[in-house]
Amino acid sequence: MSATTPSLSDLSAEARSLLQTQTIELPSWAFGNSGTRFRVFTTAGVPRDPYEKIDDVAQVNKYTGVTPRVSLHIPWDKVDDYEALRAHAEDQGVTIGTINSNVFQDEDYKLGSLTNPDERIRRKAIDHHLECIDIMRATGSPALKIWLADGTNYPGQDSIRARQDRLADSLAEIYAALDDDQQLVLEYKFFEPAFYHTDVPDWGTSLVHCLALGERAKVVLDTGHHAPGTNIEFIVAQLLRLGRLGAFDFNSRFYADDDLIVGAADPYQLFRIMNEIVAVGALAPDSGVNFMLDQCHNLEEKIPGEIRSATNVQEATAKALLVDREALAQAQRAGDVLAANDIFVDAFSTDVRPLLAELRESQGLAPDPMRAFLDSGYLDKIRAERVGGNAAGWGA
Ligand code: AOS
Ligand code: ZN
Ligand code: ZN
Repeated sequence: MSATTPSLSDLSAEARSLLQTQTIELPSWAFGNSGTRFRVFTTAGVPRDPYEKIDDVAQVNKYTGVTPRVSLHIPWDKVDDYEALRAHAEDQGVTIGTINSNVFQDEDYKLGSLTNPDERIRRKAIDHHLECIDIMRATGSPALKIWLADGTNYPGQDSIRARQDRLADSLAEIYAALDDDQQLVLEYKFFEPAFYHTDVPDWGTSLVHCLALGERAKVVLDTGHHAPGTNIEFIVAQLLRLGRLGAFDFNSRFYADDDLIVGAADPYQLFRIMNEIVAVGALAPDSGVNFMLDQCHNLEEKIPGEIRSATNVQEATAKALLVDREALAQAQRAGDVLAANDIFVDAFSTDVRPLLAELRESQGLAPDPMRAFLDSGYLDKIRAERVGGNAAGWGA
């Protein structure tokens, strides 16, 4: 067991550079008001429009240095001029990342969207995705993310098989509309809002559809979307092996899809996930895996909530980079179960906060981003300036 707290120089040059270039994409909806199914809470100073959400994303990036992209959600982030929104983001050192479609808040989609038995409604849902692709062109977004609330509540309500067929047809039309440099990422979720069956309930179903579509279709793994006890790092390893892990939606999962701060429920799980990433070199910016957050902050302040999330992911990553891969491989070859496990747990148990503080200072950032942000006075400023903000999101 290592007794010392490592410093930046204890990392290999490659590991240092991976930490220096790591990026995490923030969801615009994390900055708006949100709540539970029982109530949407209001927070003073929340953004009044997508421009102000981007201003807040830029704050997280200013202090952490690792969040230079924002995911948008349509129609929550609908604006008249997407090129102007893109320019506004770029002025602040932020780019537009993934465009998220929304086919779950319209009366028409009560019985499904891309799977709906009614051709008119299915057409409407496909057209919404075509509109999202136009928005991708205007904003320079590289990826369209699809999460569907589609499913049924009662056995017999609709044909499971026919819904899969309609889903495949709908996705094929959407995929065909993408440009060559755009990709589609399909998210799965085991239940909710549908309770009997969900049309994309698991990584296998998402993968089957992605394989049918083509190389630019990949799976999104939302860490909150699994049954208790699921070995998520196994899914990560498998999708990486197949080259089909498109993105993460990071968040926690205490009992179900809570959208709370990543690493809050189980930092060891987050470490195990990042270990699978690091082990196969999938952390590099050109690896094709987009590390996104999918979170809402109902009780805590939103910008600090996102800062904490970004640093939690950074900490898990730094620990994964500290795993002594050579010693681990040796112990595994020798069949030394406890030695292998020790090497693994030793990295997890290491305090990497000083190392990350050093990293930030080497990049001209404050060593403690949370403290620096709280001291900046930004929260007081937005509380005074932004009166009446509600920033469309879950509460809209
Ligand atoms: C819903 O449970 C999913 O996690 C989606 O990613 C959803 O689109 C997101 O939570 C906000 O839109
Ligand atoms: Zn998600
Ligand atoms: Zn979710």
